Amino acid sequence: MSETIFGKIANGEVEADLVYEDAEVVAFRDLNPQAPVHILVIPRKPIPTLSDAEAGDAELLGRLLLTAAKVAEQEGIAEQGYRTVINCRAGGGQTVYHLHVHLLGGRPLQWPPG
Ligand code: DGP
Repeated sequence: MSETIFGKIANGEVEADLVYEDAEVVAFRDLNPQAPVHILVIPRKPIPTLSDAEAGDAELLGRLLLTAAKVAEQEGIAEQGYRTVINCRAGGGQTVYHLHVHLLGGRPLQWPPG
């Protein structure tokens, strides 16, 4: 499987504005933000899409969401509220094939999204 730009961010080959990292997970600001706060939370493990995650990834998937919640606190948007999104494959709008959770906030968010 070829490495994506997010794999390169996770291993430090490509620079990003990191807001959190640990042994399993990295979070960094989106290059093309859709809200005042727009952060991507990724596993270091290169899982291409949510549909490629397996039963053994259950804890890692939980860590992605808990990290998004922690970063929302860190960014000061937890109290007002925020949105997490996982785009899956072309029909879901996914463009980078390394699983990522979008964390969006800092403005009122419409529902349903486009
Ligand atoms: P998605 O469409 O769900 O695959 O979202 C991919 C997001 O990744 C998109 O909002 C733009 C962002 N992005 C793409 N390339 C880079 C990059 O090199 N650095 C950063 N920080 N974000 C990127």
